[in-house]
Amino acid sequence: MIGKYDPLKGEMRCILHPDGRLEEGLKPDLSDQSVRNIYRKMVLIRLADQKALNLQRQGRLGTYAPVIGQEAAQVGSAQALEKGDWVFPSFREMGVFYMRGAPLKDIYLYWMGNEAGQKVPEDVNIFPISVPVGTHPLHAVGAGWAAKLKGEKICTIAYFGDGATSEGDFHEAMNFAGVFQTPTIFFCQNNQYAISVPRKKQTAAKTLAQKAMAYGFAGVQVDGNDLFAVYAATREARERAISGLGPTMIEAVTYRFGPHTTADDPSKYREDAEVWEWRARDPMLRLQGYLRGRGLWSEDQEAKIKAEAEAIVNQAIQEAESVPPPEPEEMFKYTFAEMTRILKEQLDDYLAFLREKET
Ligand SMILES: Cc1ncc(C[n+]2csc(CCOP(=O)(O)OP(=O)(O)O)c2C)c(N)n1
Repeated sequence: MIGKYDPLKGEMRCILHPDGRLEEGLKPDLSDQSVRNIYRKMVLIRLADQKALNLQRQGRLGTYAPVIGQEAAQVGSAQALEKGDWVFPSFREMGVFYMRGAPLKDIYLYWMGNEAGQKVPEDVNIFPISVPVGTHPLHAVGAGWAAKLKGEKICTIAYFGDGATSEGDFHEAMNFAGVFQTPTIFFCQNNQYAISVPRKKQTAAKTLAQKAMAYGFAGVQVDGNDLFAVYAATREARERAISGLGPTMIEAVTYRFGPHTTADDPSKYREDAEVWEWRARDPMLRLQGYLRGRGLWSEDQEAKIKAEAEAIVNQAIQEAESVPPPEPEEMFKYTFAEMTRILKEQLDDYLAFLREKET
């Protein structure tokens, strides 16, 4: 399907429409049981996301970048990956971290300001959060190239936003991936804004997916609020990657319902009417509608799923909050395996300051 939808014409892949109708001749490549499990995870992610926001407002968590509205893009793509694949996230991928198996407690711990929260278990192939916008697609390409040279049948995937496509590093990564045919997926969550900059001001290109064409590989635009379309596109991109067909760029067209981060006030740069228009395309409600249509959803089940999620999330928050705060010395030691000279000097200064304070 990837070659079938021309990004230059703005053709967008959709399987499950906002009104719950399936595109004619198409159906999800997922069993009912899988869809139910995925929906359950989406409910948990939305709740965990909302709680992170609440905790920040209560002063119990630092700055946070909400996921709400982008659950299908994150969950659908992560679901299409295999365990050995490597994920290179930006800063908004709480849903992807959870899907990969990162403990929820550690996700909260990180946003509470403790870097230990980024130490994922050994078998969870996800890199640390990249706050610098657009730098990590290069890492994904490098890792993909290494995997290719080693003959490993895995793919690497970089998650980034529409704003990142204006960064030089993004273009270097795309170029390198095209030249060396690395098994890399460039997964762009086009949530329509880079903080206050709307997508229209980001690029004069009709779509972001078409940028792949300039680098000699496939790009496809999918409805990012359609779990099935995101899953199918990522699955296909992965197949292409591991069978030596090189990189793919996926532009998942979605919307950020909430603020850019907890430090942002979106009412300063966008109209409520626009938000409500997108709210009608809520990825969760769409999936819920699908399940209901198949007799796989009820109010009772929903209440049960929510209660289970609530217990899991509350437990994770409690565990994260019971971890003692890190020693300030750790910030000098965290970045490199061996501290650089300048960091050592800064640590010495800090220790001298502590000694002075004690006397
Ligand atoms: C290299 C760099 N420049 C600027 C920033 C400040 N900044 C943080 S997030 C952001 C916007 C990112 O927008 P986008 O890539 O669309 O991702 P989104 O936040 O919408 O998920 C900017 C400019 C940064 N973190 N890194």
